[in-house]
Amino acid sequence: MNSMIPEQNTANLQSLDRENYLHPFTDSKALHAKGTRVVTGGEGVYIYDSEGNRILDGMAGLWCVNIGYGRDELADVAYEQMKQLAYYNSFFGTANVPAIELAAKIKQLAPANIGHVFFTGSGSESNDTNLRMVRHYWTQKGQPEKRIVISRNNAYHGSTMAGMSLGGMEFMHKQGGIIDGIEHIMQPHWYKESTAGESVEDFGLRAAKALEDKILELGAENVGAFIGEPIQGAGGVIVPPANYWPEIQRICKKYDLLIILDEVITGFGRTGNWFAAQTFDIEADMIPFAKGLSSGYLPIGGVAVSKRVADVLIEGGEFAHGYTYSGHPVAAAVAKANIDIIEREGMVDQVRDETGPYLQAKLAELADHPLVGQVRGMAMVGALELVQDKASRTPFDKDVEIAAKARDNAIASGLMVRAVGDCLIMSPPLCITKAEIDELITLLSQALDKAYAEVQ
Ligand code: PXG
Repeated sequence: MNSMIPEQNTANLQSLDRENYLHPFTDSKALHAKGTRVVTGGEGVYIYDSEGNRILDGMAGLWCVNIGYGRDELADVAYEQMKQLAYYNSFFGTANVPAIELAAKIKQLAPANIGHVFFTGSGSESNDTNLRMVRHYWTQKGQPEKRIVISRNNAYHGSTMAGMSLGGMEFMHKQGGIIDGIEHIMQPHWYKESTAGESVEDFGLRAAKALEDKILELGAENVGAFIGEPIQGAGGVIVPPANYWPEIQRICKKYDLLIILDEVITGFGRTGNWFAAQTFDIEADMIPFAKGLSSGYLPIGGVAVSKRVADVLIEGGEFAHGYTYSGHPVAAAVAKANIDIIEREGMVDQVRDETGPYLQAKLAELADHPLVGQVRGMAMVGALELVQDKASRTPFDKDVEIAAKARDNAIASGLMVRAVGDCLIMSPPLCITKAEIDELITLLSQALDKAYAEVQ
């Protein structure tokens, strides 16, 4: 493993970066002042930077490197497929072997109501596809006015115009406005949004009822679908109350709404099943996925489409939608090999039965820390909500940037986690061992201690 590339001087790379490279989701001016961390290698659950630091990647890249870094097998598959057929389109009556095999494999792993798979290049593209599909579906059904999609505040569904609009991130909406026909309701975030003394169960029903209220306000004849992440990821790992999804499903059935279950983060094992639809027993009409499908080794995403919707699409003539890289043979071959590794190594079972519960138990111990107001998570995702006063759930002053402080401490000591508002969030590779989880928790706990000392 080449953990350091000595001839590539960090300062030179940072200077080139500063002069030429606009980064996604980045305050460029602040980054230019600080300099980019240049990541040069990865092995297992660790990444390496150009300064030779070894960092335990508690975020699996960006919620995606499920099988961990440095798997030669995927490189070999990509090499062979590129030599065999690097690219061909799937538009005009053609297909390629890896895409056909991958679609069949995904359908086999997906919930029983899934009929077909549509390929995209990313999670954002998958949600653009969903919006097009919802509207095409209802038009085919003779109800074109059923075009509104209801989402939740603080949802993340991507960064293209449709993804951003379907998402509920206000700071993103403010930078350009959202496209028409998308409405937002409250998020099922008990810790932040419950009223004094409101039980988790009562809150779960209230948060779901917001959907029914919105449908009635808009008229069910105008609403085509509801979209939600099973567990909100980028919003801060928000696990909804147990009664939330059953109630959402009841309401969607009652008013004939399609359910789009955004599994871009949760798909391919993260919640201890192949899909969170199985974990939460949700029957969805469209399941967008990306990230874990290829463990991030190559960009590929897609939408698993229910039989009910696929039948209409198949009967409805041409669906005038698709991407040059839909079903890209190299990406599809790598994704299939990634799934083979997850299966062969029993990673989903391991996450469900061993390492997932272990991570959650270890995180739960941090609830005693003076900074930790709430511990949230499931299987291989987790979050710590940091507060100034635990009893009253009073947050720190925004300027304190408590989670950013803790995150910076963590990174400096060799652990990569993300800060979202006042939360520290994590989503380690699914291959992480118990010993590596111990290391993660130790570094996390030290980072919290240090942040606590800083604000005393
Ligand atoms: N849906 C969900 C649920 C996601 O988490 C997307 C769609 C979009 O996927 P692409 O592949 O287009 O990025 C995502 C992506 C964060 C962060 O701040 C999370 C994502 C992307 C960027 C930042 O944690 N998730």
